[in-house]
Amino acid sequence: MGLKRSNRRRFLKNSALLAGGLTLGAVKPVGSQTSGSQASSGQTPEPQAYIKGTEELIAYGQRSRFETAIRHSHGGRHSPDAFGLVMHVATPLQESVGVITPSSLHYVATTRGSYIPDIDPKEHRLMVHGMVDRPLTFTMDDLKRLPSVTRLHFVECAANRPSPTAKTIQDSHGMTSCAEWTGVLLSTLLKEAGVQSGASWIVAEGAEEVKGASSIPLAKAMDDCVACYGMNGEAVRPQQGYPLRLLVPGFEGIFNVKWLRRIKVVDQYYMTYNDYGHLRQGHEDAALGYMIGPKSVITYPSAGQQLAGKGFYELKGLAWSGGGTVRRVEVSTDGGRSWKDAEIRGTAHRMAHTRFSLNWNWDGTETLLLSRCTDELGQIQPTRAQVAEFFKVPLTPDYRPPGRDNTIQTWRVASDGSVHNAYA
Ligand SMILES: Nc1nc2c(c(=O)[nH]1)N[C@H]1C(S)=C(S)[C@@H](COP(=O)(O)O)O[C@H]1N2
Ligand SMILES: [Mo]
Repeated sequence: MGLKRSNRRRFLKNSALLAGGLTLGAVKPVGSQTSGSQASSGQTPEPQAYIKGTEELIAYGQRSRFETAIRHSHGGRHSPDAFGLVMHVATPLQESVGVITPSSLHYVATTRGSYIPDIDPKEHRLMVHGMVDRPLTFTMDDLKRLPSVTRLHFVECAANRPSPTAKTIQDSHGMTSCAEWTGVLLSTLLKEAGVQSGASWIVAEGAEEVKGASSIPLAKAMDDCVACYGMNGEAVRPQQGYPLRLLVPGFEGIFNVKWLRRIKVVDQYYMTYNDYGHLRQGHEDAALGYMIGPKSVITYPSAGQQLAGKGFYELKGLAWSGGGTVRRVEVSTDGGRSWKDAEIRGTAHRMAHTRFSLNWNWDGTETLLLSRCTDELGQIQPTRAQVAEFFKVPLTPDYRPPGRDNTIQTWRVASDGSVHNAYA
């Protein structure tokens, strides 16, 4: 008993040290319940109003009106554009908790000018044809009869990268999101159709006017691609490809064909509308492949946020890689001079956002915060300087790494506690 108590005392002492003069929760002694206002006594006041149980609220839940994080258009491009078409809409990662992006906040990219198709799932078909023994068409009901998988995966657009003009993490990194996806492995469908020898690629096609097609290596298609009808416990949202979207885990976003209606098995890479101006296969891009490199970003504190003053903060961030599981995340709170291992929160899943954190006592002086991800292949997230050195080009302020830029993001914490994008 005595031992227990002294352990507890030591724990309390240690947590006070950790807090380093924590200014949070400095509570005045609570007076009598009836005297004075409850708020000034440190207690939660009685609610002033109650949310009425309207039909709407009961039928499909909404978040609290005090939660205001929303998506916004990305990269200075108005979304939807003047015709109501092309959309690049970014997730508010600064408000993210855990690893799942709520479906209503999942980023959206429709790249080639189409409205969101309004598809009746009863009419929808997935055709699997080309170099197969048995061409097949599946209704949504057919697909739901087949063995399913449920997996956490991120999707990330090639446009997602540190940028000198980004005011917030939503601007720089909001074109990635992570959801729980449910569907049928593409390998199940391809085996059912019987892939013929000599086949080496598939072309996956969407249902909208411009077809949003992509060529995908057959090896990847047979490995871990999923034809998904479920997202975060319900049907895939229209903006994400309702009623069926392809997930190509860890590959650049454009491969994840939405409104999936056709898989053609072929014996070579086919150019598609998506190649126009996008998948430049110069040697520099090709060197980086289709795979998203190891990546991480500190979500709190991040640019646009304000620290209350010196003292304890849990730094929080997200890490992910197309190369599998996040194995390690390091954080620097001194501009990259020294690095500490962050803690991985929960379980790291393959090709999924992974939450990390680090306890930090801010001494109130200006500093730079960085994070660096290592994946299960041993790939390490580089700095811009390292990428420039690799390609033997000078590191100028406007140097943009080619391909899917996975360089380290730096945030600057000013002495007044304001946090800024320090593109370096
Ligand atoms: N059919 C179709 N699929 C598509 C697109 C598209 O315009 N049409 N956009 C692609 C791009 S560029 C990206 S980054 C991802 C975005 O997926 P999301 O909108 O679900 O976030 O979908 C890809 N799949
Ligand atoms: Mo994209």
